Amino acid sequence: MKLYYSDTLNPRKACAVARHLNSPVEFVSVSLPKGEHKTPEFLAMNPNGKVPVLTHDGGTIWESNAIMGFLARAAGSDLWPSDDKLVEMLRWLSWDLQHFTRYTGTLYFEYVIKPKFGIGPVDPEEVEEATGYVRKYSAILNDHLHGRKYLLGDTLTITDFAVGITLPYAEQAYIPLGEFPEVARWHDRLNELPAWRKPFPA
Ligand SMILES: N[C@@H](CCC(=O)N[C@@H](CS)C(=O)NCC(=O)O)C(=O)O
Repeated sequence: MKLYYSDTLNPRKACAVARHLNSPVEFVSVSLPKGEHKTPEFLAMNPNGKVPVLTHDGGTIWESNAIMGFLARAAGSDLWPSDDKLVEMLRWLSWDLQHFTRYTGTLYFEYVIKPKFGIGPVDPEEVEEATGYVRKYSAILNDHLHGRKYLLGDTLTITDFAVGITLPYAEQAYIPLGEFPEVARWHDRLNELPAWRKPFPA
């Protein structure tokens, strides 16, 4: 299997899970500034022109959540939850894309990606709007995490890797993690995983 990635948010999910599971993948670095994700060869794998992409014997998968799920199932790992938790996983993954990481991701884009790729100054209006929503949705996440080790209960799943993915950048992206102690505690727990802290190949 080959995992095409760059050192950015969505590939981070797939790389962290691959590393955590010790999946038999070859990591292939894709340079976004050089436009390597827009070549005809890359677009043939992912017509969206985005990373991550996983190729395997049976085909090609794009979308980071799907790649995490594929790797977890291929490994027979608990990271893919038991059947009775699948709806709960779907709920949090949907919520995350539309609400939580949608807005923490805006802060990540403004404060991390813009300076990293030299694509303009921080937009204060975007930041103000996103920060309001981040507080709103972080409060919901904080309540849910009361009395729970991980998002779906006692077992770490790909749901944690998805919903938590902006938090390693909390300080740099001005995500107000300190205001939400249960979220911070949960993230401390994720930080105990070497693959969470260091998902990308050297
Ligand atoms: N929903 C996709 C998003 C992928 C995505 O936006 N990847 C970014 C890097 S984090 C990318 O490839 N950006 C390059 C571009 O859009 O030109 C996923 O979760 O895999």
